[in-house]
Amino acid sequence: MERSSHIDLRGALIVLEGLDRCGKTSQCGRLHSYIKESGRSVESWRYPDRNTGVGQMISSYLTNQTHLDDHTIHLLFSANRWEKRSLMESKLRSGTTLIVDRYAFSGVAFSSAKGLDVEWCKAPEAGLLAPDLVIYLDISPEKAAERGGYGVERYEQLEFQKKVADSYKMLSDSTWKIVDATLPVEDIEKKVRDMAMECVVMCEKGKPLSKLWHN
Ligand code: FDM
Ligand code: MG
Repeated sequence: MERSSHIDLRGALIVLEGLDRCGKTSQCGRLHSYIKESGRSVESWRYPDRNTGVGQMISSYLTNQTHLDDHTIHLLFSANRWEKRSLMESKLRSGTTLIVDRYAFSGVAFSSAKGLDVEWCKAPEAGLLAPDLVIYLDISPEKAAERGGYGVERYEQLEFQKKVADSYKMLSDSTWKIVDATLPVEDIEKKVRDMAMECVVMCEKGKPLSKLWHN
């Protein structure tokens, strides 16, 4: 199906968030296929984007190859979003919907879980593009840990994930859609799909792009 006549319509910025092992990445993939099959232009993005210079520093930190001060790594995660901000805007304005696996909310949730001040954590994120939709895949840290266990990366530990879960709760607002991540995958897929398509249509109808945490 071709929708080339819709090329001037903007794409939607859809973000999936959640604890490690909540099923985010596989739901992003399923949603990508669905939107693509509807004839729309769609791309899957993820943060951290480990392919850039900044991303390589982040990756080396996450795999415990380097140590960095908590503030420093926070700012690198943020810089990793800023370095892709203008590309993100041009993709959206040219009609491509972006499905993004983690965004600024991960930035704030993970860093504030270490004890950094929430407002300090939010500051460098202000002015990034605001998502049109945030879907939070909700799972308890204990259930997530049962799912085949965590990998070896920094942060993939139950005690820390409990703190991250609390931080996420503090960040969620009325624009977030919460989906029970313990439902069967197909049920989650259907819910995510319906929420996403409603959002995509609103963006096609001219919902303006806005900025995150911007006064
Ligand atoms: N993470 C991710 C952060 O701490 N801050 C951020 O801004 C982002 C985007 O990096 F533990 C953490 C969350 C996770 C780790 O992410 C790597 P993936 O999705 O597991 O690769
Ligand atoms: Mg992970």
